[in-house]
Amino acid sequence: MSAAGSNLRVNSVRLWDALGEMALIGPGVAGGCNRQTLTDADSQGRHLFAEWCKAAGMSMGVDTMGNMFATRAGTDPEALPVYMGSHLDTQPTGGRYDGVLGVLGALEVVRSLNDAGVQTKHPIVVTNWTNEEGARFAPAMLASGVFAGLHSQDYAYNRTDMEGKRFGDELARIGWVGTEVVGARKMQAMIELHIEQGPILEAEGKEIGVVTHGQGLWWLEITLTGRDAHTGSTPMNMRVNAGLGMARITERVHQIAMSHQPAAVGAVGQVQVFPNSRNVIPGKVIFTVDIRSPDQAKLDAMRAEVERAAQAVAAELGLGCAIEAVGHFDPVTFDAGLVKVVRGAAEQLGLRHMDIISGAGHDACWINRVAPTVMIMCPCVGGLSHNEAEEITSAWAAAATDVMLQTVLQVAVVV
Ligand code: HGY
Ligand code: MN
Ligand code: MN
Repeated sequence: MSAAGSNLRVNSVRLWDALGEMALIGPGVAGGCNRQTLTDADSQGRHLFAEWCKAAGMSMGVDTMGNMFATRAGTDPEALPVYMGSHLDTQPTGGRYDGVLGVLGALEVVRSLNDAGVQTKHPIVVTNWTNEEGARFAPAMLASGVFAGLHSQDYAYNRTDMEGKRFGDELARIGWVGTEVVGARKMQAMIELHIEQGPILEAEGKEIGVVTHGQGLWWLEITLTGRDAHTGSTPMNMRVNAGLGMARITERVHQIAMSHQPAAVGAVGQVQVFPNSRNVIPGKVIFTVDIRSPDQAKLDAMRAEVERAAQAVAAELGLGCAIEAVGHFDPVTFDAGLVKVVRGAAEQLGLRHMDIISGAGHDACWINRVAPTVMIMCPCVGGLSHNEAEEITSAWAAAATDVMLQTVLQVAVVV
């Protein structure tokens, strides 16, 4: 084998089969997945992942947030491990690859190293971060956020889903409260492989995204309070319509994002209307605004403009208005040294690549606070994600995993 295993490649069929098998757990209704965090399906997926890791000769550690760490020993047990990983939880109408490619691609790297009998100085750890999506329990990247010290574990344990169930109770219910102290682990590096979840790589004809930055995000939960009333007999000038307020603010969010183009996005994704009855004017609406930009000034300006717009609409309509920030991270700059290694690996493999800013948030965005971190992306068909029709090709998955393999061989040091 030439120096540092440079001609080593992953087994693309085994990787694709693993992705297909995991997708059968918590299936959606249209070919994708609904394996939401801390559900029985999440637990089932965790057990399958743990089984595969054991079969690959790895030892498993779990922390008190349910983060899973499967270790492949290195020749120097004192050397800080090189981590790879992402998340196995999905959106309610999620795809098969968001997060999952990063976890199972990392497992495939280990399986390929095992096949080739390659030893590394640093241990290698494959990670499954709990509740990356934030769909059931806001905010997103909750467990990696606790690991990186952004949230306390108490805060995380007390987050509730739409049915009022607590994160801590649900984690205990599925039997995945580990014993490790969250954040105690120290890392040589963290590498996250992820599908792009946007259209750029495919449109540019690239196979690899070398992720230099991640855009920042605010999730603002807005509660508007009006008055339930009859949709038929209540005169228009006597209505205190929280649903109308939400509609106007939703439009303003879109206008604000458009006014900050390029590199700014905004939408309302989650809405709870009360009492949600066909012939009752909504007396209360709770909805979440998701605004993002790689530019700190734009991100902060959009937040201020959204809050001002919400208050103005509420005043116009005589509504009560409460705004709570339920998710946030500043724009992220990944480790320049690791970015160079990833770019070099793509070049060495002869893969078409480009630097890219991640539009989506990822666990890597938080881990970047506590360890040198980088991301590798592959295209997805039509840029579609957070949709059951999310698609990638086996070739894209294998190529990006090969880049991760070569990156790990360099950072973990082949012996
Ligand atoms: O919201 C995000 O960007 C990620 O998919 N959780
Ligand atoms: Mn993801
Ligand atoms: Mn996602």
